[in-house]
Amino acid sequence: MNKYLWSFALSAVVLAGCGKKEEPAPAPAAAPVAAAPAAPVNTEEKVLNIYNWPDYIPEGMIAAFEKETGIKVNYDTFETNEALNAKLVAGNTGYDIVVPGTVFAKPQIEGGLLQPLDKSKIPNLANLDPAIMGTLTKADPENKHLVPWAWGFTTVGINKTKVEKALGKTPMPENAWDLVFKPEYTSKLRSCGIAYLDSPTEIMPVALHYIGKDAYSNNPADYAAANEMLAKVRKDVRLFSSTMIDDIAGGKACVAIAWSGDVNIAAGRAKENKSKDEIVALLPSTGALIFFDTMAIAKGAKHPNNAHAFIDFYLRPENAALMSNEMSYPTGNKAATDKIKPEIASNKTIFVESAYFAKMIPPSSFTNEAREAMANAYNKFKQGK
Ligand code: SPD
Repeated sequence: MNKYLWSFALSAVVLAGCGKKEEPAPAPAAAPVAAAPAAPVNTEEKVLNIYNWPDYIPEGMIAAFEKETGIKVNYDTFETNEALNAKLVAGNTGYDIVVPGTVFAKPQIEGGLLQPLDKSKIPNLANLDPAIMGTLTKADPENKHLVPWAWGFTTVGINKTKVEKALGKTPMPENAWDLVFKPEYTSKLRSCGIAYLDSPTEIMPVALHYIGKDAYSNNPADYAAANEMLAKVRKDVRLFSSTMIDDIAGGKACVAIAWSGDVNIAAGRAKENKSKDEIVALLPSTGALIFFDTMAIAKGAKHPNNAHAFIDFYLRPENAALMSNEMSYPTGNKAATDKIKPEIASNKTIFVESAYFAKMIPPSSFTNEAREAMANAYNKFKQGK
């Protein structure tokens, strides 16, 4: 029933009640009247501690929340899922809201490191896209702990101008992953700078995907195979970066394994700096790796009510839309769709077309054994052993 029919039906019930003639009820004998239940009062100190990725929140959002609620937000950042995970495992993080990727959130939920949400305090959950919430059930089976912050994909970002110059007569490869994994290309691009994200769980899955293995393999032997491929290009990699936006926009790297939104942010910064170079996030022909980053409340959080208030604030359509409009990442908030600027909505490296989406590799998670094999393989590669 649409909202007009609902309101029509409700009015009919009320009107019918009004028309009924009844004898006035006798006044009740003086009896104790139970007080109407008072709205729950938030007695928490007015503080909220958030731990999120860098360059991942629209400017002014924290200030707007503080102004509206009087809650003071302490906002810290981490650069890798591994760093956040180490804090959560150690315990007593002091953080209320954390933003893990689903690959890590699954074991964090299983290990009791994240607490279930009180959905009655988050009415704006209704704004979320059921399709995205369905996807999150892989990590959070009943959607009890995680709320989407943003999603995107790990891909190849390039300074097209510099890459074309460094490649000379060699044409761009059909599969963009060749630019960072194939010696024929990396040997030419090393002069303008190749950068990799600095984390085993960012690099090893894309390396596995490139050599035709399951990106989320739990077979330690696959990591040895990925290492064999990576060893051939190690000498050409200039940077293991935690500051990818600056490194691409500032010219330290002309090609990078990076996150889609960050490459788009770098493109915007380069333009602001009046650079003539064109920076683009590529869509590799074999697919890129999707990620979902999620808000969750850490076990032992001291300010859970404030955390719920912030989650609900973020889920307002106008706030979620800012995340796409300003940070170039989709949010999973369906009610925000009509608030996305046309130039963002039509950018196919932010909102990919369904044909490409179908090619992308969805996130999964790893066993502890695979995580160890992956970390060993990555460290060996990084150290050039
Ligand atoms: N600017 C920071 C964007 C954070 C992206 N998180 C990506 C996690 C991928 N596994």
